[in-house]
Amino acid sequence: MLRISALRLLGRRGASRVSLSEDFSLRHYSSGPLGVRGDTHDSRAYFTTPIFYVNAAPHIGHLYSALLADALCRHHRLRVPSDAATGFSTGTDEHGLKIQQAAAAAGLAPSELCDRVSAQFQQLFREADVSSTDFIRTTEARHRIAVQHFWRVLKARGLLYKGLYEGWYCASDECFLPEAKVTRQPGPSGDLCPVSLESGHPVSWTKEENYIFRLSQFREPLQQWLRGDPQAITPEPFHHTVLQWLEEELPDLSVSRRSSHLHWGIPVPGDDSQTIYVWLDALVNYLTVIGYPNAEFQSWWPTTSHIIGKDILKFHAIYWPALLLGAGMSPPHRIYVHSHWTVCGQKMSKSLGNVVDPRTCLDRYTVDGFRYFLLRQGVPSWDCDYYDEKVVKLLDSELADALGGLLNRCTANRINPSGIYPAFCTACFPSEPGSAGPSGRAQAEDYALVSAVATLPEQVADHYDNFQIYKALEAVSSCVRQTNGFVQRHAPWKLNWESPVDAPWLGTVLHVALECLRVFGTLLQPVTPSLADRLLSRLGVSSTERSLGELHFLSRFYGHPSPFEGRRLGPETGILFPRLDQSRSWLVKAHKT
Ligand code: ME8
Repeated sequence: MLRISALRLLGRRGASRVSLSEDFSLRHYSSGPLGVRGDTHDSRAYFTTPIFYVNAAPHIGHLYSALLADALCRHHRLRVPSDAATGFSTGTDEHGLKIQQAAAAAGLAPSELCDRVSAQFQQLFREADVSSTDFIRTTEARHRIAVQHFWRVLKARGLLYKGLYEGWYCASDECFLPEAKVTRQPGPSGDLCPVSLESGHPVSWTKEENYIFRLSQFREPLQQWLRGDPQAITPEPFHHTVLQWLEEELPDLSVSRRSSHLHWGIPVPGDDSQTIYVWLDALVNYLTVIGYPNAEFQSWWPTTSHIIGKDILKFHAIYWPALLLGAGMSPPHRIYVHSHWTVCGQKMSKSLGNVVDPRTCLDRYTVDGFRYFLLRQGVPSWDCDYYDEKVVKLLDSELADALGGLLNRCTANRINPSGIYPAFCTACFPSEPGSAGPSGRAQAEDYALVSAVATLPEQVADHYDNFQIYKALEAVSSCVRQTNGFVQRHAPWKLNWESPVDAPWLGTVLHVALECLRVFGTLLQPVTPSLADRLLSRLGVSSTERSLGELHFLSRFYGHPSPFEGRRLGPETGILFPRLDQSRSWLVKAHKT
């Protein structure tokens, strides 16, 4: 049920209703996913994370959003390697009552708090290898220009009017709430205090004259947009939820506050007595980063995709598209929504003292290890639980044992003493299973492996398109297991390079396994960039051979020359991913307590 705005609105009404057939047309909108093989058609993509409040230090939930966006963006770069084809922004949301109050409570000027916490986010994202091309702070001048311009456009189009807003406001969530979404809970003094039913945060009664946005006019255009593009909000259950919300009437939305009450924000153009509502301010960041209001922004809009948590779905799937339509623009390309991380079964919160510090995790599990864990275990459709043992178990089994073990088995000096990518023998492993002559050694399972790895890039791309990065990683991991099975089955350590019968087959087994590893390394780049780099470097794969367009898996099997056959492997760089369970004293402590 969606009742999000004023309980009572008084003011000038009567602008004509909006329909998509007018200038709010979605004609610029294109929904087709990108082809896997680096096609340039529809090739530009811009990814954004939410901009994070600076009232508290970053936690693993914030990092998770940034990593999802980073992986999508890096995967897009693998498809379309040109730097000009991909953009990616993240940043901090620095205005509003919540920040004003947090600064006052900390005895700091709001700008000091913003500088301090924004720097923490920037440092975390740098350390976690988040490859954003822009970091926006809403206190920057470029953003004020964009927000005020956007405001003037809405005003000029008759979509803002002055009215009296009276109702509940939750400063923690920076949102208006109808009575039905408010409950009473005992406060610190034992008295019953009004709180938000959803978040449990305190709410206060507000009555003031504000500028109001004619949100109510956009219910049908929003429905048309969502019905016309079933993937606009992904995964599907969130799309469905928004359409359900839109079954209810959509009240107009208060979009400013009295400056005497909220001074920490962007003033309404031409009316300094009012400050622009922080959500309108924050949402416009997605335009600021692509150059709005300069015309250049049009080359990125609406090819922009937002990655957000489920807690801010209403703002992104209702307010934001309505504001955009109101300003004569299309809704965003995609809104990718993810659920939340809980900790040992509980919601993560400062008051429960269970907030997981992402920097400790990056230290403990390495940057690649922790990125892999969050993206492999995080399932956007439902909440996921965090605990340390789970991380260790996953990383030890999938990165240290399965992937690291496989690389070691195929490159170790005792098995591959010449240190080269050995030749593939087509007589040992003919492309037609039935056509094998006397030297044929490949078995049915080997053909199954080749076919699984050959289709893996396409499968992975589909999973990325559907915002199921965890499934992409599951598919890679399953192929790694299959490749280990292949090596185990043919036990190359029992074959002899000196034997004219064994040698071609031994070379073929190693060649196939190295080709599989090359595919895994390429596909893992968006998730574990530095581990993938080490893996590919060890295989002798140059930096220009790491895109999806350059993959050409097992070309000799498919009747083409292989650029890798006979190539020298890269230098030995040690263990790919060290096991965690024996090496970490903190884990022993955690087990004992
Ligand atoms: O809402 N698990 O900022 P915010 C996973 N400034 N992700 C989580 C999470 C959890 N437990 N907790 C938070 C705001 N997140 C606004 C956004 S955008 C124009 C303005 C992530 O600091 C998730 O992406 O409260 C969520 O949507 C976001 O942090 C909220 O961050």
